[in-house]
Amino acid sequence: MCRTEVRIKAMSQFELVIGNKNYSSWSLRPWLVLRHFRIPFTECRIPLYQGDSKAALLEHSPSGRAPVLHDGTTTVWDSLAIIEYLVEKHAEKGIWPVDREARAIARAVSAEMHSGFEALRTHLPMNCRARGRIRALTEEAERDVMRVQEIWTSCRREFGDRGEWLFGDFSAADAMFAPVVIRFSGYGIRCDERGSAYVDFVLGHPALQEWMNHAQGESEIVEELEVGEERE
Ligand SMILES: N[C@@H](CCC(=O)N[C@@H](CS)C(=O)NCC(=O)O)C(=O)O
Repeated sequence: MCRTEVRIKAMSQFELVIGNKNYSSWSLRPWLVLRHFRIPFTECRIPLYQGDSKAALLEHSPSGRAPVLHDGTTTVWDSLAIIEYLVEKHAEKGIWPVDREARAIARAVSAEMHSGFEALRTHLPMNCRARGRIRALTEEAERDVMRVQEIWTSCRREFGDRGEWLFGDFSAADAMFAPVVIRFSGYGIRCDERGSAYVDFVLGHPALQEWMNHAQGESEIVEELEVGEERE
């Protein structure tokens, strides 16, 4: 069951099941791909970490987690699998970079994000409403932060000539790192010049702003995910 259903276009083929926009970083990734590439979809929001959340999610996917994509009788769960499914269904959109080498690196950094950065993800939970908070980093989180910046800098330097995104044009890799941008901004994580420019650019993206605005309007508060001190 969806708590909130938003029909982005009347004739949508896809239904994307997402968690709270404020907290669900994995949901944001395929959502951003769909919105950026203007692929019509219906959105089904299930607030997470409440008494009946798990049961509601299990109605959609055996993983019991968000996000989940429904396409007719096909159900795809897991953010990266959903993005790959969209890549196949919409080959004309160029969701991965067109150049083979750029595409390989985009896939590598996206897989690295998807399977790693545990310290960063747990220590700095995505919280779109958190603005101007301070969070001292653990050694492991600091290492993750440095590695993210290394990825951003090298992708921008090697492949970013055509535009402001990691591989010039927007690609799935930018969607995979968008929740990290929100974390860096919310918890005041300092970046080098290239990194800061990338953060500002991503935050200004209309689709990301749309997600952030919806998150502001959500009423659920998950105490365990509210971390960091308010800056004076
Ligand atoms: N590897 C999965 C992770 C999905 C995931 O952990 N989703 C979180 C929300 S961001 C979730 O559903 N949490 C609720 C729960 O575990 O009960 C993906 O990439 O989609």
